[in-house]
Amino acid sequence: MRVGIVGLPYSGKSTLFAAITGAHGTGSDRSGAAQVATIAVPDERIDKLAQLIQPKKITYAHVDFVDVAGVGSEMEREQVLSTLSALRESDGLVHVIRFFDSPSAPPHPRKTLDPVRDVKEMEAELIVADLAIVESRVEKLEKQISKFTATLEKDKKELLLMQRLQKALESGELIHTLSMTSEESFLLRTFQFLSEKPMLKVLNVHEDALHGPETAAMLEKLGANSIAICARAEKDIAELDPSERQEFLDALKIGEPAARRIIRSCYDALGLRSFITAGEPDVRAWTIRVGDNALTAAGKIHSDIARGFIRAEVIAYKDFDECGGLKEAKAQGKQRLEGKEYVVQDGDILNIRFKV
Ligand SMILES: Nc1nc2c(ncn2[C@@H]2O[C@H](COP(=O)(O)OP(=O)(O)OP(=O)(O)O)[C@@H](O)[C@H]2O)c(=O)[nH]1
Ligand SMILES: [Mg+2]
Repeated sequence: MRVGIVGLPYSGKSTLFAAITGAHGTGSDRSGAAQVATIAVPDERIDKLAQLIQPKKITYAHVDFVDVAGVGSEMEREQVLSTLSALRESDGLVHVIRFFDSPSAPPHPRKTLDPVRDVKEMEAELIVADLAIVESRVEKLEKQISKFTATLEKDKKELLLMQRLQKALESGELIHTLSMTSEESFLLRTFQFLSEKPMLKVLNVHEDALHGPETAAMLEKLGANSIAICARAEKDIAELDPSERQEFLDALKIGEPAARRIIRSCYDALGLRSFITAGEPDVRAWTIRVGDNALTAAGKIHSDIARGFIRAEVIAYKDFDECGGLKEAKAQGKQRLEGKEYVVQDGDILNIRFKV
């Protein structure tokens, strides 16, 4: 999974990036180049299984985070478009919104703190970037269709879809709010529209405001898929020796470090889930989408396993945990045999029986 970090200048993107990835960034990177870091998704289920099984190898799920320079309406279009283009390959976006004031940081580019305004501005940037692609596609398709008398049905269909997107974007709607058939979503995949990506809104607040009423009220206003963090405190804590971290997290009443919260929230916002394979060679987490069935899960492991799929042996992580082991769970009848159509649940421990 790949997650792009967007936001206005000086909202705290690079600070959050450093907090999540442990990259000791210098803070603001104004060079315009994107920074990318891959992190293993912390997963205590994997830790527990590994402790018990002592496998040769432990593999966590991975997420790439991409940090780019801030964009805003005062900037040249070309610069905005080229900055945002580094995010096109992301599966989702994290939008960092500034809600802290600090004499030691450069001022907010709009002078005042107004997250709702900032969200609108950022969304407008994404919309403009997508509109540029849609417009040129519409133009191209119209030309193509007028040239040939026997027009391809496919092109006509695409033109209709693109015109629908154009209208929606022009009236300020994000693509991900539109309802699409699976055929339409498939058609759009190659365009990598930014406003089609699921978005997590991260309100970056002062450490004293983390649990305050203003923050709660603002999160309410921003609606679903929004969380509050203090990027700078998180970055400072991430730089500490692991043995010292808990004390500081407790002092700030941060239940869980930003990396975990952000990843978990991204998984939710993106509709992602994990299943686990647990054997002596390897204890491993795999990423799937909500609703994926056992056959799709098998295909993640290997195409041969999907092709030769017979049955999936499934133990829910909770049952494993309650019984205190895989053998114990089996002995207590907690292992189920499921077919190809079984919808895999988060934390399912799978063993696929297959024949090739
Ligand atoms: N007090 C406070 N300062 C912060 C926080 N997060 C970031 N800052 C400061 O705000 C300034 C900008 O932070 P960056 O992380 O560089 O912001 P950015 O969004 O990456 O900025 P650009 O890449 O230039 O668009 C730096 O001086 C940070 O130290 C925070 O949570 N609290
Ligand atoms: Mg930055």
